[in-house]
Amino acid sequence: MQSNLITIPELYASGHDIQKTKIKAAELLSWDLTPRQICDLELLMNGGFNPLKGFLTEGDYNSVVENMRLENGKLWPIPITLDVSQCFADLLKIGQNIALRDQEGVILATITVTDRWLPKKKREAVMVFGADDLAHPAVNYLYNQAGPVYLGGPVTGIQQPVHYDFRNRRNTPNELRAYFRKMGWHRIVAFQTRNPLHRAHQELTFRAAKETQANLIIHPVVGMTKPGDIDHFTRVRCYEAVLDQYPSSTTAMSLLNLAMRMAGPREAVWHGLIRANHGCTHFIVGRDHAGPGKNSAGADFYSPYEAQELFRNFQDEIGVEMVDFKHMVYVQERAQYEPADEVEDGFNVLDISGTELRRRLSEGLDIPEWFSFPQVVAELRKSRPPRAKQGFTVFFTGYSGSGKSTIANALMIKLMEMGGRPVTLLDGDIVRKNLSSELGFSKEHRDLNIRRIGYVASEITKNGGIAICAPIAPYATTRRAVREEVEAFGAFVEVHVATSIDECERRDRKGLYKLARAGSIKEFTGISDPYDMPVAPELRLETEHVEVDNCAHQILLKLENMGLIGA
Ligand code: PPS
Repeated sequence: MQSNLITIPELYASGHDIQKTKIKAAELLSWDLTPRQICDLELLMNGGFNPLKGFLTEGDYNSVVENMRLENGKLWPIPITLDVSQCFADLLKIGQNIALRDQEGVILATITVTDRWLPKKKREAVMVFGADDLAHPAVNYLYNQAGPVYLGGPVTGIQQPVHYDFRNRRNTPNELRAYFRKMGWHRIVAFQTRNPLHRAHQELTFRAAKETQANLIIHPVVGMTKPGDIDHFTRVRCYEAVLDQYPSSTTAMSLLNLAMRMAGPREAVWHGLIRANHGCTHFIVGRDHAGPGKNSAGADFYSPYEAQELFRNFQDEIGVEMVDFKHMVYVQERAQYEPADEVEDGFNVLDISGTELRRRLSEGLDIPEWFSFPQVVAELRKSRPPRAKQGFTVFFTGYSGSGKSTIANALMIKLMEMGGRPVTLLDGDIVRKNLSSELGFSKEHRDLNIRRIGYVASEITKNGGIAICAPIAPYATTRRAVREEVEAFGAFVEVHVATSIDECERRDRKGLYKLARAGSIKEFTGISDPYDMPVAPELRLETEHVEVDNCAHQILLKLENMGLIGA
């Protein structure tokens, strides 16, 4: 049998052992996996990350970071690590087994911890992601979400993570291999995507299959993609609509529960290895494959063809052949799609970029039929209504006494007067009374407080409401985390109430500055505690000699300008 069709090793305990492992695991110290770790664990256990046998050991990690290889020399470009908190790591002894649980507490696997170490995160950022820059989503994750300690060791699988959605569309590598065997498919080209498919994608994948004389597997990522991407529920409904456009029995679709890192060239090689494990023989790699967008200086993280070059260099080791992703454009005179570099001069070529598509969706403008399929556009319009109908968050930040609450109140009233969406005010003092009464003002407590506000605001935004938040929120990284959480569902409008500390102290409405100066209130923002000035808020308000009404009006103008409220 062809090697891409035979069964590959999985890490699950075998039938008889599974019950014993499960019973023993219940007594072990356990770690609650993060969403990203759950995705990684699923692909470790089902062989998607073959030849890995567990989370990387320190030696393998160093070797992967430095050389894209495991210590035994096998190609592996992305560190698959189990990051944990310091206090959890302190509870452990090397050699100990721990249970790995999902977020509901279900035990998915055990790991025998052979290694525990403090990674050099800067080195990981530079070597793996190419830059020590928080604008890269995986670098931001590394510093601001991943725990400080890494654990490594072999994993024994007990059960795969439970998915309630699109079950018939999810396949393990061995299930896909069995499917290809059953269908008699020997050459299979995989298409990886984290975006909805439009006509150009359908054309290019169809051509790729024809050119390579292979069957096509649309293999979209439904684990974790780039923050701000269209949710996978919407995307899968779109993919299902596009699937009908291919000749029947030539094309299949399967969902991949991968947590992407957006690591460009290294990620392309990783995607190739994963597809090889899933029985594919060819893989489509495009311009800027798994690109993370712009860095903090506004430039691209990777050059457009870096991913293709790296993939080509390792093609033999990966075990799948690369197929160039052709940039397809619509040739108006011929009413069909063609590769951009094959269109002769003089023809009228049409294209709509991702940014333009988002603009049209958010403004409720026409999306032509030559660009996408009507069912796809209808699905997208359902999940991305025009901006003036979406929820959003206005997030005030500034010193105590800067005027945040007063302006936030005025804004709330004006928005309620306009009507259309429910408005909720999460004022600093109110939140501390109702949600965070046990918290003080240490960095840790302030962060927790702001994250709670962020969580509530993101839920309100998701459900189409307006959240107005008015805490001090002194730390830039925490504000950024809240921004990301909210932006998954709607706009985040940061308003810096830029009243100077001198003016706040002069006003001293609550008499707190006096107490802070006297030392009776500790950790007081601006006096004995830091405040990171917002660098690029959507709006900066000067309040000295400006009426509250005028400040609120400036915000309304900004919201109107952003298309969030009607003119
Ligand atoms: S934070 O940092 O965002 O969690 O702060 P926040 O929840 O907005 O709470 C700020 C209000 O608490 C009062 N207060 C203090 N502020 C700053 N530092 C210290 N140590 C402190 N102790 C009490 C103060 O009244 C703040 O309210 P505002 O509305 O900002 O004046």
